[in-house]
Amino acid sequence: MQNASFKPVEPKEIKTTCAYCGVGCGISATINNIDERTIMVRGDKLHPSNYGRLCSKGTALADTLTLDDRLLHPIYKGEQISWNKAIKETSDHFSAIIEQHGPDAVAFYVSGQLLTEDYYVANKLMKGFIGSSNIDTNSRLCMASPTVAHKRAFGSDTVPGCYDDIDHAELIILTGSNTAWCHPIIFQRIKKAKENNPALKVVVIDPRKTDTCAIADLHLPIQSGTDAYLFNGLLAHLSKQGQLNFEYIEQHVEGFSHAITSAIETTPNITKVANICGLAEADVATFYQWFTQTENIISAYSQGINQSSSGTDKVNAIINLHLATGRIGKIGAGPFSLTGQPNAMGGREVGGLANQLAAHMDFTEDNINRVSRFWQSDHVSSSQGLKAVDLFDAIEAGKVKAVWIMATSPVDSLPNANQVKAALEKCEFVAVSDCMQHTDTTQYADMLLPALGWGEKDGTVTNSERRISRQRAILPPPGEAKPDWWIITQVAKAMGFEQSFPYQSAHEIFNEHAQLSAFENTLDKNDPLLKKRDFNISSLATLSAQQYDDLMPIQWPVTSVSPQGTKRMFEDGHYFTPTGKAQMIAIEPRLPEARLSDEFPLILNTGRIRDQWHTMTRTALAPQLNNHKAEPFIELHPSDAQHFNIDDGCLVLTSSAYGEMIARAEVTDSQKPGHLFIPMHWTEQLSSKGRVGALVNPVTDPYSGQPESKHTPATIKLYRPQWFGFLLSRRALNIESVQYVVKIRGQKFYRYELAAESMIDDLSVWARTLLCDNQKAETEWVEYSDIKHRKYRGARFVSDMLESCLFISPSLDLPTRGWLAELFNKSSIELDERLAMLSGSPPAGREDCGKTVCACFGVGENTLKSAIKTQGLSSVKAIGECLNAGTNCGSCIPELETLLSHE
Ligand SMILES: Nc1nc2c(c(=O)[nH]1)N[C@H]1C(S)=C(S)[C@@H](COP(=O)(O)OP(=O)(O)OC[C@H]3O[C@@H](n4cnc5c(=O)[nH]c(N)nc54)[C@H](O)[C@@H]3O)O[C@H]1N2
Ligand SMILES: Nc1nc2c(c(=O)[nH]1)N[C@H]1C(S)=C(S)[C@@H](COP(=O)(O)OP(=O)(O)OC[C@H]3O[C@@H](n4cnc5c(=O)[nH]c(N)nc54)[C@H](O)[C@@H]3O)O[C@H]1N2
Ligand code: SF4
Ligand SMILES: [Mo]
Repeated sequence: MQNASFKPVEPKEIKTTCAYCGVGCGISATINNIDERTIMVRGDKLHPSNYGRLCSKGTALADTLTLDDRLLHPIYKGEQISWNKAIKETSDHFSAIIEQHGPDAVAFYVSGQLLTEDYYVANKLMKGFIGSSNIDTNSRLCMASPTVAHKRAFGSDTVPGCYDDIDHAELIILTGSNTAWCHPIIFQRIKKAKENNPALKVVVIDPRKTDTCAIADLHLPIQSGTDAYLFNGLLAHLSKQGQLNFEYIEQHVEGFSHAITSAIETTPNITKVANICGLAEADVATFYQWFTQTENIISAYSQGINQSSSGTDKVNAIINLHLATGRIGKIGAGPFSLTGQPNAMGGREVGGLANQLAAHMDFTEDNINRVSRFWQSDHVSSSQGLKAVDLFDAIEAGKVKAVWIMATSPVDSLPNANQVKAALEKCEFVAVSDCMQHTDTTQYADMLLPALGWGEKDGTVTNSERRISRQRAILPPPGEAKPDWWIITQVAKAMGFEQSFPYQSAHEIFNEHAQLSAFENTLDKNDPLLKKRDFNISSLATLSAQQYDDLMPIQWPVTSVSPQGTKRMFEDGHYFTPTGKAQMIAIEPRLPEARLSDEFPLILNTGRIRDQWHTMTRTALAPQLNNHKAEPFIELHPSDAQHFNIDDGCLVLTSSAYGEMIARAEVTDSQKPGHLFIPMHWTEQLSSKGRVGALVNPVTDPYSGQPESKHTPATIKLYRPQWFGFLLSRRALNIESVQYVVKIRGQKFYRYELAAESMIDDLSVWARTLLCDNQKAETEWVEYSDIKHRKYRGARFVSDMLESCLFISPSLDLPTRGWLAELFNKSSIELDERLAMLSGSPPAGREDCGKTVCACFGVGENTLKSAIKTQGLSSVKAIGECLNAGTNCGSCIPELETLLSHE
């Protein structure tokens, strides 16, 4: 069939939504050249999530649309096949296994990066027609704890507030959220709110001093995993101070006395809290005082809370505070779960988690009956399925024999990721739908199904504030890639469910999804206070194709009561529980499950960096995003560095009970002693030893099943290779027998960072074999080789231009990379530059620009430091005027401020 998602476009401005985080920024895209897939991307000034702003990742979207390594055709066991065959093989494998072993012997593992329409059909196929609930999603690693906590407190998985609340808050608490890097446009909005209202205070609670602390009036460097003590302590404190809102509690809250008793028993005073949380008593007291004194408080939180063996309780400990003080459902106040992926919310709306059924319904008899009637199926699954970590255990145990992975890379992102490899290796049939051909997960696929990616696909996503926005196609589908919903629908049809999957477009699926949200979900006139289901978009259930195409961003619920959408929930104080009252939950704080030992005495924390997205399949394609943090790194405190004999810039071998990896040391006092931090991003595609998921312990929260990715007992030691090196080359290379290799895409070159455990006999021969492609006759070399001292510097030129260069040394004493990278822009390399390459230091007067700080204008750290000094720059504004840095997306402003404060 025709690819339904693409319509040729004229005029050329297309409104869509960013591919990345849950802020859900609106984008206005213009096509430059459709054949070359070049577009221009700007923030959509009218989109209420960003009002025209984009962060460094959103700004660079246009540079990620290359077809390099795209998966463009279905591939079965290494052979390109037709779609017909791919659909038939996939459905045959699933059907045969279901027939022989029952529906629970198969599974889907999907993602918050699917569009709502894709997600809806995947969920419908598994839960409604295959008849199993073995569909889980990477949201299990991300939003599972808030989902359960919301349900416990509100009776529904509802995020109460909205971004506008930021403008009215007087205290914003950011807990376990590196907002500056992970939700940059929310960060900028908070910063702006602070400028408009200097009385607004910001508290950041994070063991690390992150860039988010640039706007903090108070940073609480909390001991990993102890947040529930801090929040329970605050509840006890408020109670003792007589600062609870008994009127609100009386009318709208249940479970109060249990929750208070538990808080007082477990955290009776500030001294105890400060001790357990590793904080100064005075700081805890200040935080408690600010909370007590301020009316409009937002408690925003993300993975530092969710990714925990007690994540659900931590979220409820936060919600308890808002319920007990009535600071919820009001302008400028409420708990706020910041969602991660672009469609983390949409996945929850369709019921894509194994413990949900559909449309915010769980597995009660009533709901199963209702959904069965709506889907007209007598096969609807009647109980929860396997949650992600358990699902991969079941695959390894041979209980689940076929799995279809869509838009996620579990070989990287699940904890104990080496076990995931083992599981996939054993699995009888693995299908993977992805846009890329080579990922750590596609390697284990029997069947590869090519999916459309951002800029090609078409549908809806929902952001952190319940706002549904359209993603629209800008470019035509490349190769034979298809929308995910289409692929799933074809397989469903081939499995014999054609009548129930008749969709020709995303629009038809959206309407059905909206109808299910509204199905038997009207308020009871006799009991108007008794609410039914929070997720209701009945007003969008009959959109015409044109209306769907034109759909403007809108916050659910969207019903006859609120046809323009709903900014804030619970304004009337009525909740979706049977009694209509919210529930406070008695919390007994627990420490992280895995304990430190002599063998593993350090806490390994993992998370994100500013310019990369997850497994880097897209962001690493944009050269400007690769130089802020170019290599896998490990942050550690100077005292730990000293104890383990590690210097800044060394390579460090980190290991846990599950696996090991190598990363570059960043010694910094922004890290707490005893705590390590490693980014989650590097895969085996880009680094030989940088996959941190292999180390993460598979401990999970008992209620939500969310893994504790922020706390793994680990140890470190200096990695001592025989030599270190790096090379820059215009073409990509295949580097063998070097143990540590990191590949970094630059503007006109690839950079490889290297370290190897054995010495090479003849470096010159090795260099020539590695770098020569035999195609180019006009090759010139300059070389310096000091065999005794194991040093090598070599450069290769083709027609006077630099083609590649390689530097090797027994120590870390290697040339800086920036000035060499710049030589790739030159049409001829001068003698002084050739000599400089041989001597290993830049020609006089040309300093290295250093690592990128401003990604938009490519301004490096050294350039900034020197300009600050020599030109006396004293403000971010002055830097902007002089170097442009910080004047576009603003993501680097916290770093500019740090540089200013150090100079
Ligand atoms: N640049 C970028 N942005 C992203 C993403 C990305 O890949 N790159 N991914 C998106 C996704 S899917 C998600 S889920 C979000 C995640 O957004 P965040 O949750 O903000 O990101 P993380 O870096 O995972 O973790 C946040 C912070 O939690 C802290 N933390 C660790 N342990 C504790 C603890 O015990 N208590 C407290 N209070 N804090 C702790 C960490 O030190 C870290 O700074 O980001 C989204 N945005
Ligand atoms: N150690 C550690 N591990 C973590 C975390 C952590 O903080 N620390 N965070 C966890 C969290 S919060 C998250 S959200 C996960 C994220 O982890 P993953 O979901 O594994 O990471 P992504 O790189 O986003 O994977 C998306 C894949 O889908 C492909 N893709 C992109 N768009 C499409 C599409 O439209 N269709 C299809 N079929 N494929 C597409 C991409 O090429 C890529 O291969 O990681 C989790 N794992
Ligand atoms: S904050 Fe950045 S990554 Fe997130 S949606 Fe906006 S532009 Fe995209
Ligand atoms: Mo996430």
